Amino acid sequence: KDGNDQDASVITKTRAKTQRPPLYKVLLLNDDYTPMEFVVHILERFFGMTHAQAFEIMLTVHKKGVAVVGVFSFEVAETKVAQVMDFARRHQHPLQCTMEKE
Ligand code: TYC
Repeated sequence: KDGNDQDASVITKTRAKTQRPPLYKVLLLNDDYTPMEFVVHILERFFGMTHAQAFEIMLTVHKKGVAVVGVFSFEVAETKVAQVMDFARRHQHPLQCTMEKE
């Protein structure tokens, strides 16, 4: 034997890192005109919140200006934003909803 066992002593394992899809925060923005109860209704209807949860998040947006109302895959976030914006527009409220990569 030539005594060269260097290569045999090094074991390299490759392990694929788990791929996670990027997540998107859906944000609700405050304004001076949209009625509080309308915002509560949106949070119940499109985000599956209880009345109490919805009221709490609505108040957070009212006081702080913005709040995260949920975190979703790109497609689901896009759909939620479109549903909220369409519902607000149909009721002639200036409510704004946006999404942002987490
Ligand atoms: N600021 C509004 C009001 O006083 C209520 C409101 C809350 C509006 C949350 C938008 O995303 C919002 N009627």
